[in-house]
Amino acid sequence: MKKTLLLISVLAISAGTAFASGTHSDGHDDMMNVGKPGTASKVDRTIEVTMKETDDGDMIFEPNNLQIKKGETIRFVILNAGELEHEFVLDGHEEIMKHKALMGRMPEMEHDDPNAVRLIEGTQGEVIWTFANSGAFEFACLIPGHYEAGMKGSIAVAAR
Ligand SMILES: [Cu+2]
Repeated sequence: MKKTLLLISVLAISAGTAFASGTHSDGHDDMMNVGKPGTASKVDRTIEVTMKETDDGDMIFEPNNLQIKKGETIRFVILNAGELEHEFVLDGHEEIMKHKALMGRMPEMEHDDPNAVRLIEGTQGEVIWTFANSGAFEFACLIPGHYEAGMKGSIAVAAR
C-alpha cells in the first residue's frame, strides 16, 4: 500500500517537472530575435540592473547600455529601487514598440513572459537569457509613461 502511494507521488512529481521544463525549455517556440530563455546552470555572467526614479522626474535603468557576446547566457538581476512599480522587458526595437502600444491600450495587462519581469517597489527579480543572435536589442519598461520618462536601454550583441 505504502509502495503504491510512493509510486504515485513520484509520478506526479516527474509529470510536474516535465510540464515545467516544457514551458521553460529552449524549444523552437521560445526562440525570438533577441534570443531564448536561458538555463540557470549555463549562465556565463550576471548583470545587475537597477530601476528607479530620479529627483528630476526621470525614470531610469542603471546601466542603460550593455555589451554582450553572441551565445552568452546572462543572468539579469533586476532591482526595483524606486517608489513605483516597474518592469524589465527584453526584446527587439520593433517588438518593444508593438508591446508598448498594446500596454497603452491595456495598462493592467499582466505578462508571464520569460523575457520580462515586473517588480513592485523594493523588490528584486531575475531573467536568464541566452543571446543567440548578434545585433542591436533593447530593454524597456512598458508601463504607460515610463518609456517616455527614460526607461529604456540598449543591448549590443557582438558576433564572436
Ligand atoms: Cu517603469
